[in-house]
Amino acid sequence: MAKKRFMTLPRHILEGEKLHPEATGELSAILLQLSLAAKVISLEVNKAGLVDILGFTGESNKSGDEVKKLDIFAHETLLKAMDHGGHFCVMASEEDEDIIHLPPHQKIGKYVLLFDPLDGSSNIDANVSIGTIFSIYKRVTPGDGPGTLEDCLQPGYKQEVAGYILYGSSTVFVYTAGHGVYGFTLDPAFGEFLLSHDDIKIPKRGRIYSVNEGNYYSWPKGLKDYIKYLQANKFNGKPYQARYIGSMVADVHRTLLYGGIFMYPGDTRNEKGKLRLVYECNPMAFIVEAAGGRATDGKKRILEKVPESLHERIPIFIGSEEDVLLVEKFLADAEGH
Ligand code: AHM
Ligand code: MG
Repeated sequence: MAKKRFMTLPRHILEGEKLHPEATGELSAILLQLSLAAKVISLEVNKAGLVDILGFTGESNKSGDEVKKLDIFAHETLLKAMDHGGHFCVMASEEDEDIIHLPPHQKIGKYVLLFDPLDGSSNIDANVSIGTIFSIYKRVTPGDGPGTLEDCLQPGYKQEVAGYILYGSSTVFVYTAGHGVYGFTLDPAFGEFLLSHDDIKIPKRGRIYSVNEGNYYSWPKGLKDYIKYLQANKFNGKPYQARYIGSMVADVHRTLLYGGIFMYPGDTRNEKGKLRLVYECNPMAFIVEAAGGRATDGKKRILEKVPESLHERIPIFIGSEEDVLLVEKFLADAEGH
């Protein structure tokens, strides 16, 4: 067996940059800063189970500092790591209602950073995987002053880079600049991300469906028909398997590696589902498409939607191309198209 190259995330980013002579190195610097924030958050996530021993969240610890809730800690860590490089004109986080301006004394750059600092955080207490999701865009407003909401509400296909960090049985950093999806696993011994998933390609079809089936009776008819079809039939001799972690980063990561489909549909209670277009759906759609998969709201490509507001929600069907096409067909048939 050929020996795997000892490829660290910094080396991978720098070698990638050399392939693009026009690159200024800014995106590389941004990714390196993000990977540093990821290590800090990862360490803190791993300590989550010790909170009862070391201090409750919301209370003061022995040195008088307030013990922060992990999602707030992750949000603040990302801001601290990212707000001083001179690369961004504006940022926005799922943890904040509004856009976030750079501190007044910082240089304003040409990029926009959007992130969900700790997705799936309701799972923390049960030791279930959670993740950080990020998107980078170029500003669209002219000039070199502070960015605006308009810079943050761009359609997803305009992303320059998207990625996520999954804090699971190990910590994995996955990113794409649109061509090729790469995954790096954190070696906790020396604190470096090493290439573990080179050029990830999602299978054309999988055999796993992932959806919160507790909402079944609120679903549109086409989705009920689709799930019953997967359960009632055999595909290469076996029915589909159900897997639902309830953490989008973990569910999409598995889908990327094994194939199949992850869904958060709209239903009679929440017409637009639960997941957010800007912070969750766009970056995941960009990554899955770069790996050869498909991501739609059941009809239209996620990446072509123009966001109307920062926290807008959208139904999502994402994963292997053939699986997503099939659910779209069931949805359309049930609507009589
Ligand atoms: P959050 O942003 O409040 O953490 O919620 C998002 C999470 C996703 O990670 C996951 O896919 C979804 O909520 C699960 O929702 P549900 O519990 O309704 O199945
Ligand atoms: Mg979230």
